[in-house]
Amino acid sequence: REAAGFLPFSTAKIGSFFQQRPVLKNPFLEDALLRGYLRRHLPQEASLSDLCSFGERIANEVDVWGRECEVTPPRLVHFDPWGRRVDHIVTSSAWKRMKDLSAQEGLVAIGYERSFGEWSRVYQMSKLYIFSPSSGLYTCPLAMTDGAAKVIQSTGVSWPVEEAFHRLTTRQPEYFWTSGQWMTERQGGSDVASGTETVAVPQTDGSYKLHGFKWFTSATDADMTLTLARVQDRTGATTTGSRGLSLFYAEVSRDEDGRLKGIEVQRLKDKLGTRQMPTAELLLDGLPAHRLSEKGRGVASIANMLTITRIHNSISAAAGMRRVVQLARDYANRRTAFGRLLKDHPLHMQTLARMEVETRGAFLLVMDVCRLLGREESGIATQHDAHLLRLLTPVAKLYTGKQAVAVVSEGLESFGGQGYIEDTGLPGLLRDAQVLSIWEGTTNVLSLDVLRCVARSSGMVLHAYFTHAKSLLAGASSVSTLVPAVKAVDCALSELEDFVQVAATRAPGYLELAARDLAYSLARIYTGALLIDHACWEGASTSDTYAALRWCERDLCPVVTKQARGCYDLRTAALDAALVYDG
Ligand code: UCC
Ligand code: FAD
Repeated sequence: REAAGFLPFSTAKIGSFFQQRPVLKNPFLEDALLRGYLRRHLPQEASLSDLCSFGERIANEVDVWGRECEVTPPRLVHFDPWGRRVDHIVTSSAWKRMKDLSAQEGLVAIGYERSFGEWSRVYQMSKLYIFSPSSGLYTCPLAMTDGAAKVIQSTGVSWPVEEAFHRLTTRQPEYFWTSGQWMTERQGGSDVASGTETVAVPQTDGSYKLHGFKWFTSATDADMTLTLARVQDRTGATTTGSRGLSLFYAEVSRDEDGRLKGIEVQRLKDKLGTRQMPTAELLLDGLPAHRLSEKGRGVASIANMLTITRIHNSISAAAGMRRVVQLARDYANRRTAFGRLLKDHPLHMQTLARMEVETRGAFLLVMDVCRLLGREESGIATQHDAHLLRLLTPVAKLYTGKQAVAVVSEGLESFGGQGYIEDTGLPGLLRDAQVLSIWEGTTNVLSLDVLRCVARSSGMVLHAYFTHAKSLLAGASSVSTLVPAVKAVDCALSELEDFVQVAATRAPGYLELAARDLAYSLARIYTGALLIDHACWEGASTSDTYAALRWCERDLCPVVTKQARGCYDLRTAALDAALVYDG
């Protein structure tokens, strides 16, 4: 055409070529591992058809709302036009639609209806998994809502929280409530025991008024919250540390003038990501509240919430990875470079395959935690299951949180420059992944939590871990294709067992330095065993086998590798500090 005098830009200022965008298809149908996992464990037609139609709705309707939440972030209106303090958090209509949708789809309710017995949590989390990247971060309030319902269920569904429980777990949108989780204060989010200044002043009717400052409160448009405070005695004194903390329930309500009762919203946080959702600083100035825990048992009582929210966090991490892989593989079918579609460049496929392996590992790890939670809630968990659930919850949260950042970042690169362009919606995936390793306990804090739970169980937690990981390998003994993977996991398990024995004889500082690598080792080995186990299932595909082999090629036990290099010696700690502060 150029020879005939027709130049590409001669008639149109914007040129003639337009790249096709990646298309989100039904995220349930697009996910071979999710469907395989459910076929294996939860083959009931009702759950599969529900997931399929929800997936259709996500692709055709909900994903656009999620985007609307991102581009219409919440804002805070302090005063009404006549100067009265109102502290209204104005959210988008899409955010409100997400709330209704969440109730209708039973995104919290399913966990409490338990229609699928011990597999109800797996079913609920599967829905959240396909929903999460399209949810405009509505999965955040849902996580806290689920966590609050769990705490109420464990402390007793009776006055004053009976109605709240029913509202948190309903499918009726007009009745549905969400909950906040206000733990973090200015002095500390990790070290809650030292950081909490909020005091609870007893009232004559047995209730309390809370006075304090909550530094991070997400989805602050919630209807209620669970929070921590120190009960004042008659002299106004409080107990310091963890043993001074109690758990409180408070409703977020307004007086007849439209003012929040006992709360001032100081400001909304200006955040890297999670912009769809309000995160506020709150002054509690006489917030009416009820104590839910025994005095001084606040942390132990809110731990049930932490278990649930950390599992949701892991689901969101796996879901973020899955979404970027789904979009990247679609794009590779549409984008041409160097005369070939991206999918025909082996190096590009290798990159996506590595992301896929990470995603599969994350998915199986977190689903296994959901399986254990389901067993516990159905009353069929053994002591062994309970130990595993306690150990694997922080392990899954800390490991998948980090994986999500790496995989989503790689995923953005697979779109080239477009991955960096705001209105493609892709950068938001990375921003929202970054928070997953920070809130609900940072990587280090959770690594230390792993150490503590191991120490407190006198070895029972690790015993459950080793026993179960080995049992997952049992079915693979006759599958020749999996031999290298099984050998790698077997060997890593032995190394880890040796490490644990040796480390127990060292000074306490030794294990502290090893904590993160130990948690990573626990995650990698167990995930390897899960991938092998899944690949042995009769319905598994050759890709399932391949994924297991690829996963197990990595250093499964970094704690032993680094131990051999002297990384945890106290001398190394001093050298680390000197290096950081060099100059
Ligand atoms: O970030 C937040 C919300 C973000 C928005 C929601 C996102 C949800 C996902 C959405 C996806 C899109 S809320 C703030 C979250 N904050 C944290 O996670 C705090 C991180 N710090 C820790 O986890 C620390 O380890 C602390 C606060 C738990 C440490 O406190 P203590 O008091 O020093 O801890 P202790 O002494 O270890 O534990 C006190 C008691 C013990 O029980 P007893 O007294 O019976 O021996 C522990 O066994 O609490 C028990 N406990 C636990 N039990 C402590 N942690 C746990 C646990 N994880 N599970 C069971
Ligand atoms: P710090 O505790 O000061 O930690 C700083 C660094 O030190 C971290 O890297 C940590 O890993 C490291 N560190 C701390 N202690 C140790 C140790 N012993 N050994 C080794 N390393 C250590 N909180 C709520 O309660 N409710 C909410 O709704 C909520 N929403 C949030 C929303 C967003 C977007 C964000 C970013 C945070 C939110 N948080 C919320 C707060 C969050 O839970 C805390 O920020 C988090 O727990 C970390 O606490 P911190 O900020 O005090 O960090």
